[in-house]
Amino acid sequence: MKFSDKLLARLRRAESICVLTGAGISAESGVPTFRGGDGLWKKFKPEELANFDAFIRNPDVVWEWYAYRKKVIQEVVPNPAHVALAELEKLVTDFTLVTQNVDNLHRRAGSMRVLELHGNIERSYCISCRKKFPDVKPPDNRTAPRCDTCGGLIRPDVVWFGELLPQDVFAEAEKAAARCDLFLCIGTSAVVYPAAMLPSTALNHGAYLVEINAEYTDLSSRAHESLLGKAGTIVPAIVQALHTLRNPTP
Ligand code: BV8
Ligand code: ZN
Repeated sequence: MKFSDKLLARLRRAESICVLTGAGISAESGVPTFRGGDGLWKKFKPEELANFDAFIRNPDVVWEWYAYRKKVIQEVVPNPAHVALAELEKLVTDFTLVTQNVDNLHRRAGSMRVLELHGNIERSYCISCRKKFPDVKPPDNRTAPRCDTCGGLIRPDVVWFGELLPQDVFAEAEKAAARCDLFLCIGTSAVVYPAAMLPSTALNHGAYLVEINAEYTDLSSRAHESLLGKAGTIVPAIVQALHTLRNPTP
C-alpha cells in the first residue's frame, strides 16, 4: 500500500501518536457497527435503548439488546487492525489508544493501555448499590439481572446518551490529543460527542490528522488525509511502513 510522502515523513519523526477508534475497527471481526448498512441503530433506535430512561422503562428490552451484543462479542476475535495497533503501541514512546468501543477487542489483541471512553460491555454494576458484576449473564437472555445483595437492577457498565463520560479517562484522552504529532481516526462516523471533539483538539494543536474509514465522514473535510478502505488492510500497512522507516534495509 502506498502512502503520501507527508504521511511517511510524519510517521518517521512521530514521537507522540494518538489513535481514536470507533465501531468500524471491529466490523471486520464481525461486530455490527451502529450507523452503517446493517448497523445496530437500523434495527434499534439509540434513544430507545442506549439511555438510562429507556433502561428504567424497559430493562428487559435493553438487556435483550446487550445480551445479543455480548454474545456476538464472545464469538468474535480481534482482527489485523486491532493487532496492528497493539504492535504500534510498542513502537512509539508516547502512544495513546482511545476507543469509543465497548467490545474489549483492543485489550484482547494485546493493547496494554486502552482509554475506554464509553465503558465496557463485559462489565456491569447494580444501579442501587453500585456493586460490580464482572460478566453477568441475563438469566434467560431476556430478563434484566438483579443484584444478589440488594435486589437492584444490574446495568451494563457503558456510557449511555445523556450520561457523562468517565471524566478522568476523557481528560487523559484530551491531553493525548493535544500533545500528539500524529492523530489516527479509525472507523468512526465522528458524530458522537464529546469523543468526536478529539480529532479537532489534535488539529488545533498542530497534529497531522489522518482518517481511516470505509467511506467519507463529517471529519473528512478537516482531515489532512482520508485513507478510504478497510481498517484491517490499512492499519497493518501503516504499522509496516513505520517498521520499514525505522529499520531501513541496508
Ligand atoms: C454526554 C453506548 C453530556 C455504549 C454510545 C456535544 C457535547 C456533548 C454531548 C453532546 C453534544 N452533542 C450531542 C450530545 C449528546 C450525545 C451525542 O453526541 N449525540 C449524537 C448522536 C449527536 N452525547 C452524549 O450523550 C454523551 N454524553 O456528552 O453527556 C452530559 C453533560 C452534562 C451532564 C450529563 C451529561 C455520551 C455519548 C456516548 C453514547 N453511548 N453507546 C454502547 O452500548 O455501545 S454511542 C455509540 O456511538 C457507541 O458507543 C459508538 O462508539 C459511538 C460512536 O459510533 P461509531 O463508533 O463512530 O460507530 P458508527 O457505526 O457510527 O460508525 C462506524 C464507522 O466505521 C463508519 O464511519 C463506517 O464507515 C466505518 N467502517 C465500517 N466498517 C469499516 C469502517 N471503517 C474502516 N474499516 C471498516 N471495515
Ligand atoms: Zn445492589
